[in-house]
Amino acid sequence: MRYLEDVVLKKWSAAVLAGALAVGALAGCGGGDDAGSSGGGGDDKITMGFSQVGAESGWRTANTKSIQESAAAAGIDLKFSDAQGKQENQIKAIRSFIAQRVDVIAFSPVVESGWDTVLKEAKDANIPVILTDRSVDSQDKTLYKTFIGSDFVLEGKKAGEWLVKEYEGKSDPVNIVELQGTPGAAPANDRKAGFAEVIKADPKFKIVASQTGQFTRTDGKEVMEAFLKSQPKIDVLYAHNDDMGLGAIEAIEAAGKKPGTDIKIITVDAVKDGMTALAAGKINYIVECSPLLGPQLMDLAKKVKAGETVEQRVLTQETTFTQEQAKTALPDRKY
Ligand code: GYE
Repeated sequence: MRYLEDVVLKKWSAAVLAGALAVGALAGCGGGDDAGSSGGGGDDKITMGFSQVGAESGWRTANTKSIQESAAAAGIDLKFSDAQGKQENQIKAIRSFIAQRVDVIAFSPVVESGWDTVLKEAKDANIPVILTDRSVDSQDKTLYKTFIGSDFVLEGKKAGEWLVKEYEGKSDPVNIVELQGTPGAAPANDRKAGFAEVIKADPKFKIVASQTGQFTRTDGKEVMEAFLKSQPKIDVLYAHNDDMGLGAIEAIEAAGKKPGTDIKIITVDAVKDGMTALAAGKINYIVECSPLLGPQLMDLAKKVKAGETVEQRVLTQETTFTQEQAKTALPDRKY
């Protein structure tokens, strides 16, 4: 870091340095050494600008840690910027990374739409972009090098398949309430679509209420409270992530009902708190979504920087957990 300051002062124009400071100011939670790190072009060390969604969930916290730790381990200079859930902050951060001429830009788009202009700016500046965790809906696939992350539609399908099996041979109506992720976010859109596709095969499954809980515990709790008041009979809760499910559990218990028994609960992520609730019988099934994308992201960054071709799509390996499987997996769960 220290020797880099020398390089920086020689190499950077005042304008570029101002850009770096802007990102430093934007960064809500500090990750890499923002201002004063090396810019791209020249030395061997790769500089990566990373714009994170925010800190809305246990998943996100684990994802941030994975990215920061693997950047350090790979010797990559990380400029980390927290967008605090706002697309406009991500666009500002990306523009600032372009101004600093980082080697690679990586980001996890808060929503799917509205990225074409800024991605074109990165492309025109010859800075490769790697989409991490969430994708964009841009038609022009040349605007980014690769997308590493989960198949969220498949996750939704896995949740639906468990439900279909659970109620196999029964004909009574099954009333489902759904807590959706952030509106417009790929995991919210896709987890909803995948689940709906599987359960529509049997008309006994009815989604009686579906609303966003913003991927947070607080909103999950609040919205579940409202569902409990407005819905006379709830059999199942499908929450697009563990945190919303955990918030909802509080609401269910406060209403004098037993989560996991009176209301069956399916969530996505499998972070430690979710797995603890699953092992304790308060959640019935969790579809895993791995946040540990850091090591693969750093490998991809090195390849992209070296001019090697990379796959357009890199899929994350994931599983599912029943209550019994959670008990076995819990002691080794790191996040
Ligand atoms: O499931 C949720 C987080 O984009 C896969 O975002 C990620 C999702 C994750 O807030 O907990």
